[in-house]
Amino acid sequence: MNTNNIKITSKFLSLILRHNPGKIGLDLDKNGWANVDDLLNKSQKKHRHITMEILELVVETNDKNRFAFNADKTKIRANQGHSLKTIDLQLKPVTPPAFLYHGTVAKFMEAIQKEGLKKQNRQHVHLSVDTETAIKVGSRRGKPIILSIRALDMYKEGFPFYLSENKVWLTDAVPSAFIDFKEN
Ligand code: HQG
Repeated sequence: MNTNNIKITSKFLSLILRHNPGKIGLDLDKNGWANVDDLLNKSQKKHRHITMEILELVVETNDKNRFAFNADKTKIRANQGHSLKTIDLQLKPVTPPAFLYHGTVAKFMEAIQKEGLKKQNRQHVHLSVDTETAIKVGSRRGKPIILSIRALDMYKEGFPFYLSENKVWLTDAVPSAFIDFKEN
């Protein structure tokens, strides 16, 4: 199993477990879990040969811990990043640190200054505790711009924050007033 195969399988799982399980006729339960046997069988039918061994490798070695098994490994789900509106990850609200960061690119800045950060297609706005991660996220789209968010102030004003299993900070929206645009 080479790293390229792991990456391809990881991308396929992101698509199926976050956005489009119907592509292989898979069902996710309301908390986002897929039955592992079902996933393997239905992938096979679509000519995606994934074994339990490969699945375990992907879950264990994934650079961002994107996926998790349940205790007996009969179910698997994505830890965050869903666009499917009906999935409820049952995240508990938690107190954020003073600042969180968001990586974006210049072409979105005008809109972000006007309306703040919006979740777009996903269930949440994604934020990170460190600027390195935000730089990586922004770099997917071009030259990254890093925004500092006054997360604790937001929280104190009643905006809930959540921390996913793989330590991505999530919130519903970030009003422009809580974004520091100065450094950009
Ligand atoms: C931008 C990947 C216009 C926002 C990454 C971003 C991350 C606005 C894009 C995770 C806006 C949404 C999430 C507004 C926000 N007007 N544009 N008002 N508000 N935007 O992909 O944060 O590899 O949904 O800046 O590494 O880029 O998939 O969010 O550029 O962790 O696990 O709209 O996805 O993780 O894009 O990335 P996304 P994101 P995975």
